[in-house]
Amino acid sequence: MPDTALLMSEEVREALERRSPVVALESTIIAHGLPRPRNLRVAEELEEVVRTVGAVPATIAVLDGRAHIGLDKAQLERVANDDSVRKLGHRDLAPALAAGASGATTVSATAFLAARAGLRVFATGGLGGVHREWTETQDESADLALLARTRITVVCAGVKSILDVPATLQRLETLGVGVLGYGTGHFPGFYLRSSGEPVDWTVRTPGEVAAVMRAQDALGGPEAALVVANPVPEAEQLDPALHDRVLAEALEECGQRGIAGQGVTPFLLDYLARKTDGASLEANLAAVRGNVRLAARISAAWAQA
Ligand code: PSU
Ligand code: MN
Repeated sequence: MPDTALLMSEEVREALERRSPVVALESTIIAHGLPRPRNLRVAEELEEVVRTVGAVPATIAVLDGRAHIGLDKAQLERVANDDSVRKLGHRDLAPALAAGASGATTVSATAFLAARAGLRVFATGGLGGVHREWTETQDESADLALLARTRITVVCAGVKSILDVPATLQRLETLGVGVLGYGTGHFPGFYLRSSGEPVDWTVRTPGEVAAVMRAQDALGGPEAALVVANPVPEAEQLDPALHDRVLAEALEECGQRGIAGQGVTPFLLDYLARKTDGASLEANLAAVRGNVRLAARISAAWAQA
């Protein structure tokens, strides 16, 4: 990618040159996954969490047709508050750059840009995946296919529970994307500590994750990602009964309104936050904070390796 397309902040460039830990952060969660004005405060807080652990945050977004790796305060504010900021998956990057457009990057676009910039560790809330109405809509997030061909470690609280979790796990297996449960034998359920589905591999320390990353590189082969599935702390999870009840309503409403494509995930997240009086938002944020902290610790272990 020519330098004119990819703009790295001074801080991120220096950290990479020193081989210091850097953590990539996505921006769709800020622009389209969280309500204003809380979203900007969260974006700043997440960067602070990375710094507290001793790593450098690199929030990724497209501004005026240029892909930024690391945002300053004013740029972060634009992502959070500017209505013209679109939602960009990997396939949207080229048209957005050509049009001089601005957009927040989803997991697929962020993972791609992070890997291109030489970053190896990335934190988000929950991955996209196979939607529950797949047989009718064929809606499967582009996150999965991109992770099948991008060498990056993604720390997440599993996949969003609005999805068909078993089908998404099956797709990750088919696509050859490794999944590690962090301190758990169960795949996390985003707002919930567990989705009820088992995972095949469990790790307990950042060093163990770094060892798996080294083994991936030693083996070579298809450049698949590594998913580190880190559950939300038990005390901060959403009440499972409330979750199931409100999610059923949300899915029903989404279908009735005929919401499709890129609008589905933001609609469902917002519906849950409103109908649980903000409880799902708090669980989402607790999960993201935990993921960002763990990603910073993994990037530190990786930088030492
Ligand atoms: N995690 C969150 N909130 C979010 C997302 C992840 O806690 O809003 C975003 C990510 O950017 C992910 C996107 O890539 O939701 C998935 O959207 P879709 O289902 O349209 O692919
Ligand atoms: Mn989709």
